[in-house]
Amino acid sequence: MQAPKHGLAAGEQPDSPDWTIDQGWARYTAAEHATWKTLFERQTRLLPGRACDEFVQGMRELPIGATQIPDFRALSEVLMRRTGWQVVAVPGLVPDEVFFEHLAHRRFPAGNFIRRPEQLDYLEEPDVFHDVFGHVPMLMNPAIADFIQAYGQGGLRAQQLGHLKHLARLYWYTIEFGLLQQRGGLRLFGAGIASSFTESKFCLADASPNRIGLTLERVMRTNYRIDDFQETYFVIRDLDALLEFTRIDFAPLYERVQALPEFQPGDVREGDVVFTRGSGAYHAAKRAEERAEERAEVRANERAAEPVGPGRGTA
Ligand code: HBI
Ligand code: FE
Repeated sequence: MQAPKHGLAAGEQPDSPDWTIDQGWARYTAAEHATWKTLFERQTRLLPGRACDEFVQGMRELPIGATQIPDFRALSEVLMRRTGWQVVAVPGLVPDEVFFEHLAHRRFPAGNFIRRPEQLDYLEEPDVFHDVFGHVPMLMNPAIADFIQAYGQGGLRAQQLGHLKHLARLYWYTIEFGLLQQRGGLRLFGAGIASSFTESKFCLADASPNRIGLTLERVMRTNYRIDDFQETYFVIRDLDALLEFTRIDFAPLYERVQALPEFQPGDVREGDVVFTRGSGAYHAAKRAEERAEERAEVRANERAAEPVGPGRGTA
């Protein structure tokens, strides 16, 4: 059975124009808290040595633990004192302009639902584990706090300019899937990888993906995948590098990027600062598998269309 969708993806009509709802913390079932515990424990084991120091530090100082799904009010109290952010509950994906409006006001919209046990490794929608475990620790960091607010402000502007696609790529390759340099190695800080059991390992250790130094123009030109591991991860020097982006006027950059050819997710181009040139093996194998499945389907259709052989007709 297909898992039910939430929020915008479910075609829901919100009660309030800003799409916020009550978290409904008291309504979580024991089974839902148990799903959180499973996810929390296996992910917490993975993160030392993989997540950046700021992530680990943020997690340590927040009321986030294994035993229960965190209460957004308790998270907001700590966050508010540190960086002026709050966590508000939404039913799932919300429209872009609603999302931006919240971020511009230092409110992080977090899905209040938790994935089903059969979706532990992957789901497309942001649930409470992705949003709280993945995003909230980084919101304790002042640079990330300011960058995400600026993204909200810039999102509204990018929409008006018709360049949301370009800005969204920057968010994707940093806040969701970003890596940074730390003590001689690479660490993850993106929420999409911090909250993923499989991709938190893949993004740092696998030989398949590229790892490339991030520049604004390079990421804005690069398509991304939403259905599988990334083919390329972008690396920043440190979190303050993101802060520098908030001081730049993106309008002329959008114009420049618009006029240039796009890059596909796995491309490496001249001028890239390459930390790792990926083998591409993971996605190549995936594509070969898909082609084999297609061929099998074509053969099956051909057989079904063949005329009925001798001996089966009535004489
Ligand atoms: N809604 N709840 C939620 N979470 C997101 O990350 C989100 C969203 N709506 C739109 C959106 N992200 C993105 O498409 C924008 O960042 C462009
Ligand atoms: Fe996210």
